[in-house]
Amino acid sequence: PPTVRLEDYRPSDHLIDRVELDVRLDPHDTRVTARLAVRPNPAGRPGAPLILDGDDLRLLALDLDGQSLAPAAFRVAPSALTLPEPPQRPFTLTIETRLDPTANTKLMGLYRSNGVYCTQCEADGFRRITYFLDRPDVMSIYTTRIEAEEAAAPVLLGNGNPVEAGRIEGTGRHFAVWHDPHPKPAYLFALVGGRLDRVSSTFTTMDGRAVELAVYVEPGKGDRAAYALDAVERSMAWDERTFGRAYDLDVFNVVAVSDFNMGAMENKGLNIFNDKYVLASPDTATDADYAAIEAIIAHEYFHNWSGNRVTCRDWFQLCLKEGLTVFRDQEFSSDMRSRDVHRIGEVRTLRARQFPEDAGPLAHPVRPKRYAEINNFYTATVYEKGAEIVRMLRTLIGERAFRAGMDRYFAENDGTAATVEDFLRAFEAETGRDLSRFAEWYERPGTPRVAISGHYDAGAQTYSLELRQTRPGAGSDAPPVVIPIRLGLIGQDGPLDDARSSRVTDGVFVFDRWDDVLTIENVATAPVPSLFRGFSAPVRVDMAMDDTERLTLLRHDTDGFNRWEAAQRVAARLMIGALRGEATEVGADAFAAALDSFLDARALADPAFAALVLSLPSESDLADDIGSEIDPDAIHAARYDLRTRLGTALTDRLHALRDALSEPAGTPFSPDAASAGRRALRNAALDLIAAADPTGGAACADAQIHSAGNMTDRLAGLSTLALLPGETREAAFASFAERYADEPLVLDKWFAIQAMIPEDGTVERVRRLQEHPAFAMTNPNRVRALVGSFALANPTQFNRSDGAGFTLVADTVLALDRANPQIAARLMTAFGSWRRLEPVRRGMAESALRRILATPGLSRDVTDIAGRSLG
Ligand code: HT7
Ligand code: ZN
Repeated sequence: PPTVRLEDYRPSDHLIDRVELDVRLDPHDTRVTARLAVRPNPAGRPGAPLILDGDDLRLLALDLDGQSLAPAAFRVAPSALTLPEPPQRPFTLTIETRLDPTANTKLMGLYRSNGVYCTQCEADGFRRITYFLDRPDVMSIYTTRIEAEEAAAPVLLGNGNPVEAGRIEGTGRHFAVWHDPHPKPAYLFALVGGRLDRVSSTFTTMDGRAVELAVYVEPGKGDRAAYALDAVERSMAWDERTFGRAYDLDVFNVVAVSDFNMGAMENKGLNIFNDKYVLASPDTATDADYAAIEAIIAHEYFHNWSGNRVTCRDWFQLCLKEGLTVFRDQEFSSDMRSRDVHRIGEVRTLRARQFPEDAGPLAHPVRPKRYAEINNFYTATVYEKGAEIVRMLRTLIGERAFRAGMDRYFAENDGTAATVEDFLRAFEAETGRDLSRFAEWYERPGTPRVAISGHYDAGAQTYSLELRQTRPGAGSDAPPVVIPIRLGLIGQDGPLDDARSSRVTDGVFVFDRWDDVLTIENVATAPVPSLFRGFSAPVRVDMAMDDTERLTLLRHDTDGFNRWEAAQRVAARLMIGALRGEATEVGADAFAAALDSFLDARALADPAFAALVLSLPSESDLADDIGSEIDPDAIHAARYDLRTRLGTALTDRLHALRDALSEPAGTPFSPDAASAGRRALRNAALDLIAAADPTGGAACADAQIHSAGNMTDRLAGLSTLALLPGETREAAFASFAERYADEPLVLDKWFAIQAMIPEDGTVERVRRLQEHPAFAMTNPNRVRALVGSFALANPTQFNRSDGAGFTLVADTVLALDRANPQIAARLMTAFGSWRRLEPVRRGMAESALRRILATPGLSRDVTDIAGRSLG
């Protein structure tokens, strides 16, 4: 496929100032009339042809300034409409196209989800609605008239504010007109038409304007929208408080649909959501679901400023809106919940998804330099590493300057399509600092590594850290990056607060060379260093440190992230040592004893944090640590063994905790962080109890499934039971499916749990489940739940040494590709770490990839991922 390059960017030759759309909705024969106010761009090439993008479009009519165009004056194809010699003055182009929303299985452009008309235009879906300059630096003011059969679509929503609505007498049809006063790129366009229930409230902005908020959901599900609506209100208040950003329209609408390619979309004034991230009730949603709803509602809302008011010049700048908005939603969730617990969750996600991506064939810079298919660049690197860069910037310049820089960025770039340079320039102007070296974080792929060793000089009372950075995967010409290291020193009894260094400001040392030595003075006793507090930079750290020192950090560090990290490192060393047959300094029993005293001292004071300490590094964390020649079965066995040992050693403590944390019968469910934390610790304890005593654990899990008053506990019981083969498990699966037969989002959990069973029979089970009446290849949530969970969260079975797991996923990718290439390409990313496997599995994975790539008629999306995976 043709490659788009950042270095080839040039402004559009034409601009479109205003768009008037008239959309007459029909299941198979929707008519779209677009009146475009076009003019030559003074920054473009004079006399250039006008080439409007299209994708799978059928043109019905075309005129210019009210005159029908002669056939010789234009060329038309499904993928473009060209005027070779357009007027050299402003003119109006009127284009009529015809669409079949029901046949649109790609879920890009205008489609129907469960009978509801909706749109998805990012990144390049608007060109599936009408011919347009479908690029983010072409910003227009939109007026949209939507018309539909009233009985089929009583609700008609567009961007901006409602202007007019009415019936078309005698036709059974009605219409609504919406006007959005803010210029926007086409990717933020949206409309919705359907039968939907509405839940609403009013928000008064800090400047005193009343905004009508509404969440629209499938009929009968209004009672599940309250949490999402509340999250909208909290997001609006938080963005005013934290960044001084107020909402800017009279209405803010959120619509939940069941067929959606990603989580949600920030269309101006009309956010459209995957219903998984809106609908919640205690009986259907887990604590994790509630937290995800809160985070994604906030994320899309925050885009109103970081993405919509200030948008991206081109798709290479995607991190400008996505990395910044992830940072903003992470800060919001941290303020709503426990900051340490949230930070640990962020880092777990980064390490599970971004680190492997950055170490594999799909690695790319946070700001990519080229792409064949932009939809494949909505990645953990752009989003999560992009957010880490913003966080490092705040660490480097401090909170006050960061806030001032953000204000300046919004003020100077409001209403424009900006670049990463524009973003950094605002902070340079605010602080007087040169951020050109910091900008390197955007430029090259790969996770930097920092090797550190510490030396204590008792005579001089100094402690020095020798640091060295390397940049695997970044290329031999890569310069060192600017790494903020937040640090402190810990003694045997607690923090060494008198230690100091002139090179450490507000607890942060800036490491920006290949090698450096940091000397800290006034260190009274041999310390244990607490480095990268709060995970202050997205790097891998090789610190020469004994496990007993790490256990000192678990006990005494004031930094929550590093306390957790210390326990994780010790656990990882135990498991990796075991699978390599190496002895470790701290054995499983000593580790269990340390955990026991940690739980004794802190578990009931902070159950959410304790649950994280009890959760061992995942199998993919361990694979990432090991790095090459990976045998997922050996990793699974080592992890299983440590769970069993810890469960055995801690049995009494775990049972006591479960008792202490159990809620009296009839306690009403609350999704708040404290309640969720108690449930998390009870369920982490259950996991270890079951590992130590499968029979007792199965009984305990089964009892919990039956007695649970909420989905979190019921699902935790089922997940525990899923690891324990036998009739109890199969009976539990059957009754769960029966109970939730009419709840697609809950059935997704049921599909996912079964797909993650680490047993030989799982490939067959997944193939059987693909035939289940509730499974549908046309629904992305179902595909992700069943095949996505198998491919991305079942390392032993996806990577089976006979290749059966790879075959299953490859078959699904090929079966899906024509209908929905975006989802097919996402599934394929599961192959991203294939080169790190041991040789037999590596060979099997390569054959599956080659089979996919050799298939005729493959989409650009899948060709791109398969090609880069093999390349
Ligand atoms: N900005 C959105 C990204 C997106 C998307 C959303 C739904 C379907 C297809 C999509 N392609 C890209 C979502 C976000 O990050 O906020
Ligand atoms: Zn986003």
